[in-house]
Amino acid sequence: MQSHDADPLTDYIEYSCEEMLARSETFYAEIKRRHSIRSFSNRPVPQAVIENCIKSAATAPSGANHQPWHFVAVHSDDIKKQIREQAESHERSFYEGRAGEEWLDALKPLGTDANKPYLEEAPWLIAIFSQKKGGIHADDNNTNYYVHESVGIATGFLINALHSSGLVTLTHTPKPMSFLSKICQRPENDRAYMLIITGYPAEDATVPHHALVKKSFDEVCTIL
Ligand code: IYR
Repeated sequence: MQSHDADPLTDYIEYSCEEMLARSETFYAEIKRRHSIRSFSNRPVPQAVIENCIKSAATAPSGANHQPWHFVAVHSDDIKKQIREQAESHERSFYEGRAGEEWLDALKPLGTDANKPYLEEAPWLIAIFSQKKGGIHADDNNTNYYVHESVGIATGFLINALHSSGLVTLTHTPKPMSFLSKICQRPENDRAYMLIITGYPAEDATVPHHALVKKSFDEVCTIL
């Protein structure tokens, strides 16, 4: 390996094989309980919880460790209202034809439509932005690498952290999403990647049957 500054690995924890098996089973049982939810309670969630989850997301691996992401956590009613108005207007044109028949057919079992009341009802919306330019320091302006992959991994960490904290989430990707950059006052370099809605589920929250159908292990994994 080329010479470079490095510290000894001091925070790694090794578990016995039994414990490793038990932990992997526990993790699977926990993550299996994650569902995308479209009906949220307006009960407040402490900002510190959201901040910890975003801190967790920001530990994700990224191309050259450039951390090409920015998270905007929205709890302002006024900003949520603006996001809802814009998102619903784009979604209306999507559902009224832009999506095309095949896409709309694929969405039927989820029961979604252009109405997104949860964008105002949920206590927090987290807008995730990806950055084509940047670097390890906030004011760098170098090329970022594997931006989509990096931000995707960070988003997965975020969803996992929110779920582990006891919150439910919905990933939302209105198309186009550029309105989010404006509403969230992000610079040119930041491109809206995804919106995560999070909070407590509404008491009558449901999970579509369609979403519970998971491929078998053999379909998703080959052991060589
Ligand atoms: N963005 C739209 C449509 C939508 C698209 C997919 I692919 C989904 O898995 C779910 C919804 C909406 O949020 O309704």
